[in-house]
Amino acid sequence: MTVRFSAALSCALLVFAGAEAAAQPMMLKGVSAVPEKTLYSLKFERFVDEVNAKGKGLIEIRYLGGAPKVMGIFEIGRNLKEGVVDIANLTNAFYTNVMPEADAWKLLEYSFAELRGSHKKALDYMQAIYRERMNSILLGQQYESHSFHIYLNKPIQRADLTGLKIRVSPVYRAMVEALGGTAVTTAPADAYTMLERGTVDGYGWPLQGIFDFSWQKVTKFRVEPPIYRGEMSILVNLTTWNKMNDAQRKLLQDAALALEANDLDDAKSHADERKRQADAGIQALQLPPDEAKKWIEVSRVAGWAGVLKASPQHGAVLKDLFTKK
Ligand code: 173
Repeated sequence: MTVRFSAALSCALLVFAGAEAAAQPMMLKGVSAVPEKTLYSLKFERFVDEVNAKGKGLIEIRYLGGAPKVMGIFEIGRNLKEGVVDIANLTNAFYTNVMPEADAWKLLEYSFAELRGSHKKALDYMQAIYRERMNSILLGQQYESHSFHIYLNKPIQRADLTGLKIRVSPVYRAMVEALGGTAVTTAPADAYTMLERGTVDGYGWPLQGIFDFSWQKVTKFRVEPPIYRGEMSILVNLTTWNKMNDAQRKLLQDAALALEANDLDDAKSHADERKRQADAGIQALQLPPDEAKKWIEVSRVAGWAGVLKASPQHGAVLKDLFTKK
């Protein structure tokens, strides 16, 4: 009798505990580096929807939106570190102020799939830096087939930016300066007015995404070839991560891995984007072969010099881990 009673009671308690858990999922505050519904937020927004649909009662990402509406783009890294936000869709350029080594992502010569598999030591090394500098972990990375361009309003024929002022994020600073240009670092939101007023002669941005900011209206040329490697990473505050249970962590990790697995579907979108820009009047400025080679080589050499200067010890290890022999 007693046994049966206590079994019934504990059963009721379990149901009650379950109901309580269902009523109070763990709440994560999420932000994106770029405005809501623009290209580089889309995959993260899909991820948020998936986590929230599958995570009912377990976890909920409250998506606050993107920079600059919710916070300045260069503040997201620090806010993530301090736990003001729990999860962020962010690219390296915008948090080098907290983690200078993140700049090395643009120089990675391996695929992210390789970093998940045979070349895991490179990801492990970066994860240790995320913990140390950002109190964060890198949950997943996307858009790695997206590379960068310099867009100009004055034509060039050679790998030379002498006399030109270029609006940059930290991604392009070293290469612009190495090619003789003047680099002005600003948030993306400031670029339109600077271009319209002619305070800058150009800017750096990935191949895709310029229509999100209407920059096609103030852009004449896109320099070819592309340089570097793009990425958007989903980063999670480590203190928050450590508070989660296994089921919560698994849900987030699985959703991020699924996102990575579907990341390389956009080769056609690059061709479509070149056509869209041409239709909008942006002329592709193809550098001649020797100059194109120099453009890429200077970017690479200046890029690594920048990483090494900002972080000599980690930089040297990263250069070794990120470069194919
Ligand atoms: O500043 C940038 O151009 C940049 O680093 C970036 C990377 C990915 C998406 C959008 C911008």
